[in-house]
Amino acid sequence: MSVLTIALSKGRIFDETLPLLAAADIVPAHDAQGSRKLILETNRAGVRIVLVRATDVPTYVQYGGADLGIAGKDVLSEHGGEGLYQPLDLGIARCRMMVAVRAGFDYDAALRRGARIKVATKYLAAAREHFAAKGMHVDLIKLYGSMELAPLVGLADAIVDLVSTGSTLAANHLVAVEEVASISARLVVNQAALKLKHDVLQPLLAAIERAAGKAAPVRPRGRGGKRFRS
Ligand code: PRT
Ligand code: MG
Repeated sequence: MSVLTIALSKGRIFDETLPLLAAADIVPAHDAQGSRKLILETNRAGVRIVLVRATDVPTYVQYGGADLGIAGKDVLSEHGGEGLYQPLDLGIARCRMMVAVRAGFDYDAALRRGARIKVATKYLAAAREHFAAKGMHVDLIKLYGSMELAPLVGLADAIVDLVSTGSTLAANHLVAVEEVASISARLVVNQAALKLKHDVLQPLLAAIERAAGKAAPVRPRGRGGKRFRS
């Protein structure tokens, strides 16, 4: 029997994915959050979960280290989507990717002047595309976290980061000025696995889709699957 491997990251995606997996009759055999194990067996002999960094999920799935995985659209758009089939928007781990500036920085005036602003972000691809579409000249500075600090110490004029409640921005005297993208977690499948493990994958994807539909009835649904632009 072939084994099906699902890549997940600990944290918010894991928590919101568990009910979807349970609906597909997949339950981890032990508590993931408290454990240091990287491979979790499940109630199903042929199904296991591997725990990886959120940003590594698409890479595991692309190269077949996992057959499928769940990752935020933020992570997928930086990865590019090569080798991935993306059949489902799960509507979970929702947030917005925003441009934010220090309170008091006049972003609109900078735009009108055509000023060249410095933007710090972990999301280079999304930011590049966003500012190019607006015809803005920006210098992008790559950071790996704590983007909120950059405008406070003069490293950048603006940041592109994820916002959900807004309390992180507020705590650092930053304000969101523009939406870059609306973010939710997507299920991605290795393109070869989709063909070779179709018999096991199909019922699993169908059950997850049904459960996700119940969890998020208002989300927009595309027909069929689509590949990411690379
Ligand atoms: O933590 P680690 O470095 O391992 O990786 P990660 O931060 O990518 O993982 P994790 O678990 O924190 O996030 C996984 C996914 O959750 C992301 O890829 C997003 O798709 C999604 N998600 C949803 C979020 C948020 N909401 C979110 N608010 N990811 C991060 N945040 C951060 C944001 O970057 C900012 O620092 O939370 C802070 C803002 O939150 P508010 O509520 O203060 O606005
Ligand atoms: Mg995090």
